[in-house]
Amino acid sequence: MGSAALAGAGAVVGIVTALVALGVAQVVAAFLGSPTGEPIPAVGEMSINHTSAAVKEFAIREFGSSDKTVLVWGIRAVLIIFAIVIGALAIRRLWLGLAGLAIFAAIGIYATLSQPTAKADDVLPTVIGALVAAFALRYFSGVARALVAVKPGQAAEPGQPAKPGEAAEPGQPAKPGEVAEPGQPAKPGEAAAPAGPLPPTAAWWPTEATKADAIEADASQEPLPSRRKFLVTGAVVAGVSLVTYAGGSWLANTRDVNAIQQALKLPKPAQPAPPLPPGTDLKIPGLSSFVTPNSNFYRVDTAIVLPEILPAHWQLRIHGMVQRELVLTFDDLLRRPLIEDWITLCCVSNPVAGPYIGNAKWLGASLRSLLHEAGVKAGADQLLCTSKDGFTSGTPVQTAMDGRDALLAVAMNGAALPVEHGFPARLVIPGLYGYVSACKWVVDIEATTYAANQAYWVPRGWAQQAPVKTESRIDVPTGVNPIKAGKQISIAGVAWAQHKGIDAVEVRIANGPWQQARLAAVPGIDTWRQWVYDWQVNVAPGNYVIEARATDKTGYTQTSLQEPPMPNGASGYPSVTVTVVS
Ligand SMILES: Nc1nc2c(c(=O)[nH]1)N[C@H]1C(S)=C(S)[C@@H](COP(=O)(O)O)O[C@H]1N2
Ligand SMILES: [Mo]
Repeated sequence: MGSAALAGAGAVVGIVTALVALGVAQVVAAFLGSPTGEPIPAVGEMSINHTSAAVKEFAIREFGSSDKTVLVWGIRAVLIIFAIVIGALAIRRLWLGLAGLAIFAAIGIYATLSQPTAKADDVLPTVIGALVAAFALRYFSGVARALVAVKPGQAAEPGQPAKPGEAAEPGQPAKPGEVAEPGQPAKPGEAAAPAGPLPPTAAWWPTEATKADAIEADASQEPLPSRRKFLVTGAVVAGVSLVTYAGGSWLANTRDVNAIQQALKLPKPAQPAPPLPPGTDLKIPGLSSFVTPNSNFYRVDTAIVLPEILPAHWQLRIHGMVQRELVLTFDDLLRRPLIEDWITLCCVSNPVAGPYIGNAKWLGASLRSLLHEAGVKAGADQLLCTSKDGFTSGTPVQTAMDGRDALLAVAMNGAALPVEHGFPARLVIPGLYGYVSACKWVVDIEATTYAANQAYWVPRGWAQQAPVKTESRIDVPTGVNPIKAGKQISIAGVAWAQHKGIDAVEVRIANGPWQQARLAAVPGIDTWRQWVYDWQVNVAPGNYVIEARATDKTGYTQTSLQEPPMPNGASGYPSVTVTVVS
């Protein structure tokens, strides 16, 4: 066998071994619920800690918020290269390969334990992974050694093929012809596959394989060539290990993110939200509550698989047309003075009377002060905000900096952001539709211009700029049940004009005169506002159309003009048709 065959076999043995190690380690880490115990991220953390500031800056500059992904892939690549060397070594001398594996395990263990959160059992994934991999290395290198017919400890020189008999066990001289060459099927009944007697280091398991081959050969009369069998077995083990690794990584990450999300200790706000004045909630059955619970909050995502970001892995880069580029870690973010505020978020694709709106108490850092630190240059009119999932939103610089509570939010209604609402950080800006303001899982903000860059929904036909339209919604009655004439009912709903505030809501019945509804209290101008009109149903039986319209504090009254959501938000009066019965 030439050195090419040895290198090829070494690559197979090494890669299979490495994948087995990673797959097993990942599954053990997932079952232990031990983020610290995952070897590759641990080595990543260690390399970050041993990297000079200059290299870190280079990585951030070149790779931005994907610098950690690049690092992890880099570690995987280095690992695979060394694994190939280990595989080639193991074919020559098993102990050399095992020693290489042990060095890798030692690096993994050292990296694991050097993390501040490490516990003793965090070494288990690496230790168990390396042990199982040692068996894989022993088995596959044994088979490969026989295939490339290298005498243990003796490398075949290029152009000096090992002679049959050289690969034989001392004391067990192989008869010429008994050593089946790869690709040269053993004759039925001849227990020659994969390659005659095997070196002692690999004897126990490959011997079984040899027997199995013989049985298979008897049964089928057509034995599988042993090289092919080696490659197929290797591919199957590698494939299973890869799937295990990917599955284990996903499982471990999901578990970690959920556990950390739930356990996250939120700092006290430097600027607490105003207390809710009495009477924000009219408590009318069927009327949306003033605060929307997180579990009921509408959701809009372009991502099919939601990003699950560990806070320790999150960072936000602010760059582009700025004086000083900023990179913010999650700890940096939590150390900033946090602002808490009530803000109603709504979606541009919400039809009139639609459900894609909710109100929450958000906690976050001031986007404005971050932008001040970065020093947005004159001429930049758009903040292109990018999510971990690739989604982008384009926010007007002017709106983000005009003093309203534009937040880089970490919490929603007193809890860390739910994963589906952008954990660990998202933007919330009162007065703009979500697609131009509320980037979830935000990792990158680039100061740029509207002329130079289009955010996700813009080439898909939606407006580049989209302030929220002053709107109202009728929650009750729903029109489903008939109403008894002579009774009094509540016509109630919500109205919104974020960052302008709602000044009035009027109701009209069957095109009659507009009547003033009673407004609920609100803590500020950034939320929706409940309203109610008490209707004395003194009308003849029949169908009646109820409509509503809101006026904001700038004096603008919601338009009757009916527009679809595309391109910049629906408009028109909300209406409900009720049936009055006697
Ligand atoms: N990463 C990401 N952020 C996003 C979106 C998205 O699809 N992906 N949708 C936007 C839209 S259209 C809206 S209306 C709000 C909705 O936020 P929510 O899902 O938390 O209610 O998020 C915005 N941020
Ligand atoms: Mo939206």
